[in-house]
Amino acid sequence: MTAPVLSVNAPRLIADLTDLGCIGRVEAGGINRTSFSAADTEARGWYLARCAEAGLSVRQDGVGNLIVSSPAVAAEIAARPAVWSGSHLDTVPNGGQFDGALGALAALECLRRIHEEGIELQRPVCAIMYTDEEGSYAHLLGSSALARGFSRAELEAMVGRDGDRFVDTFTAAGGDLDAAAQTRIDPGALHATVELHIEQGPTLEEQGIQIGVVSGIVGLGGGVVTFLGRADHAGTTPMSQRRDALVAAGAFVVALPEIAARISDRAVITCGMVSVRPGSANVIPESAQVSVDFRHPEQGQVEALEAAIRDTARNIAAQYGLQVGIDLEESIPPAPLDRGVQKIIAARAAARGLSSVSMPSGAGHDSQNLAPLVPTGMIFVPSIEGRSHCPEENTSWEDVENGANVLLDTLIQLAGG
Ligand code: HGY
Ligand code: MN
Ligand code: MN
Repeated sequence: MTAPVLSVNAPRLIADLTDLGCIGRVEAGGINRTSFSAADTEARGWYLARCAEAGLSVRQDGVGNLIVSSPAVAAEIAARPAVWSGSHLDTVPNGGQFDGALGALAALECLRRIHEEGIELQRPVCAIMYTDEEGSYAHLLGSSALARGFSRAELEAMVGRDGDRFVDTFTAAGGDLDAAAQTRIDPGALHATVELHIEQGPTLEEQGIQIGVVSGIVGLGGGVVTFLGRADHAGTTPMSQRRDALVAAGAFVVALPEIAARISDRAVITCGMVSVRPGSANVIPESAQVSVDFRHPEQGQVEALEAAIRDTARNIAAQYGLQVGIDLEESIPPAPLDRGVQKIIAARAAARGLSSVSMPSGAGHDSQNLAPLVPTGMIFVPSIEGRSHCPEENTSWEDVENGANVLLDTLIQLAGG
């Protein structure tokens, strides 16, 4: 087994993660860097400054994904399939410091080390930063655009978590809708992709293992269900004569865990957002909109979850004498990851004396959009107490360094070094 030829500059990577962790930090203790927010824009500017400082070239595609490479190889990328690595800088509302940030900045650090040492590789290595991974507008937006593309009509229909239209936000940020609709990756331009990420669950910590070699990524579905009733006076309308949209939405939300349990013990369903109109304590709710996020490692079961959610919403609406609108996004299929890349990751971990285990991902990642097109792998490092998507999200600096070094070794091997 070949010994590692290079290591990351851990103090520099830790300083980067710490600096980025200050952008969007809120009083509640977490980080609000939802995509296209002022904090997300600041983070992108900060990232671009790090690329410039390192003398790297950056290309921005039509949806704002950033593709970073050494200037020496930038011109050759079209001719030589590249090895990509990266993740995202955006966060969920009041999220943590490591989700996405680790993979984006570790990839940049690996590229910096390869560039500054002048390591000659058969294939270019690129660091990637994907737009809107956390789905302020669409889950895994940047990689979905690359992998399957969005029509203009789909982009025009996208409404954000805060009720704003994607087109308005995107064009205000300088985006060009036609370019966004034309964004696609040429799979022939890629040799492989690898993403480093925190586990976001408890397995590695509980088992005392340093590196997770991801075997596959869960399938994702989601969208919104809107119950439509009638606004009336809260004091004068008898209980028997109400058409209360929120009461029906409440019954629907209570039914979600039952649906998951009925389908499979590996199914999960979450409602994380509720919006009630007109929104007054003394008005019976006319409309109640709830989000749904459902996941399963098998596509057939993702489809079964979607069908059960639709049936339940319709049945509850009928039971309460209401109308219902069901608006679900196209699901993102589960993605088995490349066995060859998994083997390389496990071997590179072993070469550094690190323990590793094969494990699935219950979180969604941009890698699952790339996986059907190009050999793709993911590396996990432990999350302290398994916490994620919350301010308490944390990973030790030792695990950050280990994961980044395994990523570097894996990239060098994939790039033919
Ligand atoms: O929601 C997810 O699984 C991911 O963090 N975007
Ligand atoms: Mn996340
Ligand atoms: Mn993530």
